[in-house]
Amino acid sequence: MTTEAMTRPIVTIVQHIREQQRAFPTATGDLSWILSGIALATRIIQSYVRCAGIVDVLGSLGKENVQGELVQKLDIVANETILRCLAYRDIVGIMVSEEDDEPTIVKSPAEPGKYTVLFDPLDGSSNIDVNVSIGTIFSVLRYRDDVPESEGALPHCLQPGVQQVAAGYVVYGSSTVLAYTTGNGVHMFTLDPSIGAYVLHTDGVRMPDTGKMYSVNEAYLDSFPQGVRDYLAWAKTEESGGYGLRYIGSLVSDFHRTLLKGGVFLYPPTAKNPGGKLRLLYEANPLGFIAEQAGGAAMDFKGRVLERQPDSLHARTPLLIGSKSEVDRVMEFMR
Ligand code: P6P
Repeated sequence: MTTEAMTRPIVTIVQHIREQQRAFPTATGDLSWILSGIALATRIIQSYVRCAGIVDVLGSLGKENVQGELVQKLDIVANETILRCLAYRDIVGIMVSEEDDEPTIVKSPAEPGKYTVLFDPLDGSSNIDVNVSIGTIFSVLRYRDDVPESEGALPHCLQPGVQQVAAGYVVYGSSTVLAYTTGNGVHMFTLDPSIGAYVLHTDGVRMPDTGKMYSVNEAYLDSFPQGVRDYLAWAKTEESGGYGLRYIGSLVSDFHRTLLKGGVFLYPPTAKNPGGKLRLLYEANPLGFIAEQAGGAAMDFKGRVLERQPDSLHARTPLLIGSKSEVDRVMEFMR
């Protein structure tokens, strides 16, 4: 007997991106070329993630890679993999990584490229030692056309999130799931290890508009803004209808659950991180783009996070992201 899934066509991410292109003539082949490079890089990263956990949990097995080198720190492997997969896609001119202080310029001024790709190659990698899901987050900006050559790379990187032309994440969980948007909805794929390809499973992901789930590290409660403390106190009352708390401590995992199940994720300003802990350019902006494209919302507890003007590559921001009505409720308490 065949189930519906057995008869559903198999759509790989490359096919899907091409179909997106046909539907939106303005989307040139460029984005599909970048997204397929990211799909390749994350397929390689997931193969390391799947075995690195074993290495970390059992201590060092002295495992060597093909070059005969000891397996390096996983973040570095992920970072190098993305750089190598994207550097030869001739439209990518600049890459910004959480792992590197400065941007990597992959094109000379003579052939400057057209896009900046910003990424956190492996967010939450401290969790790998205890086998908790971790993820890769990416954001794509088009070069600004109003910046003289002499200004260098930074102006093409320090753009507000509303300028993103694509964004997404990969969560290396019980399965490897990739979600991306180019501004026409959120599309989600699962890596089928038997064929080594990402296969479409949800076209047009919608975030539930409500969700009685909040995700926050309440250890910092005393240093949260008063409005956040008031909201968290309200959520524990009968009147709220009873909220649950889920906090994995891995941003991509906490966000992925919020996207699918609804609710709200909060990383407010704290005494330790008064400007917030999460990074604006390659964590908050890409996840904020995904959240809004799925019908949710993303704020920095003051305003829309995608409208913030970044002042530095590794700028941090507070983040309030999730179901629209839940985010609005927190903002009500903030007011
Ligand atoms: P805290 C992981 O280190 C990370 O950058 C995010 O993935 C996660 O959401 C956050 O930090 C957790 O921070 O302060 O709750 O441990």
